[in-house]
Amino acid sequence: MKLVGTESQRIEAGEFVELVCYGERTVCTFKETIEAHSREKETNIVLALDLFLPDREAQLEKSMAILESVHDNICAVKLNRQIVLPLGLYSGADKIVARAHGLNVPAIMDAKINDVGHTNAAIATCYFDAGFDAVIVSPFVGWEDGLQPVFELARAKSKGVLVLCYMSHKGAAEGYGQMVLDSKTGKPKAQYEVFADRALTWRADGLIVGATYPEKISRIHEIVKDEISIYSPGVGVQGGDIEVAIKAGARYLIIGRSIYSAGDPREASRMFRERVRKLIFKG
Ligand code: 6CN
Repeated sequence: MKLVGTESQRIEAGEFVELVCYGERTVCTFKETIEAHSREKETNIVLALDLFLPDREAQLEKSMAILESVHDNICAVKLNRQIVLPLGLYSGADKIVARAHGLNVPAIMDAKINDVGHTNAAIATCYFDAGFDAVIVSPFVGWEDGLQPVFELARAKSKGVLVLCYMSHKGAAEGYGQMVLDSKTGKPKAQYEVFADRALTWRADGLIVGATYPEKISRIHEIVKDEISIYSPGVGVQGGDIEVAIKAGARYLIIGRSIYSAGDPREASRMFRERVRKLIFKG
């Protein structure tokens, strides 16, 4: 398939819906793939499947059951190390990824990769080999011999890289919010603004910005526009508001406990989806 036009022209033309197919992965970046899933299903919810139970078998079973019950209402699932550590990458987490793909749901590994280049590349290789479609990385390690190998690997395998830009917790201000001297201009700038600039240069598939800081979402959206999608965790239990985050520029919402800890996760995910549908897809 030959692709023409800029990405935004192609989105407007509705071209991506025809691209949704794992068999055609070579023509889709992760940004395009999740965008297509999101538009087709009219949801922007990424389920954070962070269930943590003392019994590992129960953890796997319940995680699978939740994924199956909510899959209609989500455009991706995100796993983090609290599920990969007890279940094992190739003996449990990979089963969840395979099940997600069976349900046509892309899977993101929230590894917050944060080391020197060669170990970053090895870690990313493991997650991609286990089937994950994208990894989350920390920008503090920088590009050269830091994240560059991860981006190169991801490009070679048609996988995605999402970069933390301003986290949702209180301590985020200490790192992401500090003032630094911009190495390009020598002038003071907020660290998260520098990261947003860098993400454009790196051609990241997404930036993660806490829904608890809508003003940061707005500023980052001003910098990256629609070139990079903003993923916002922190709605519900952490205090962020869905409508406010979306109006500020969040494209995707990462939601965990408010769905998987609800009495009826399917119904909780359906209600979230109804709210975002009105804001993003029917507005
Ligand atoms: O909706 P909950 O608060 O239960 O979960 C939020 C999810 C968790 O998986 C957490 O690891 O989003 C993740 N997260 C991320 C970045 C951040 O700044 N804050 C978060 O809560 C990510 N990725």
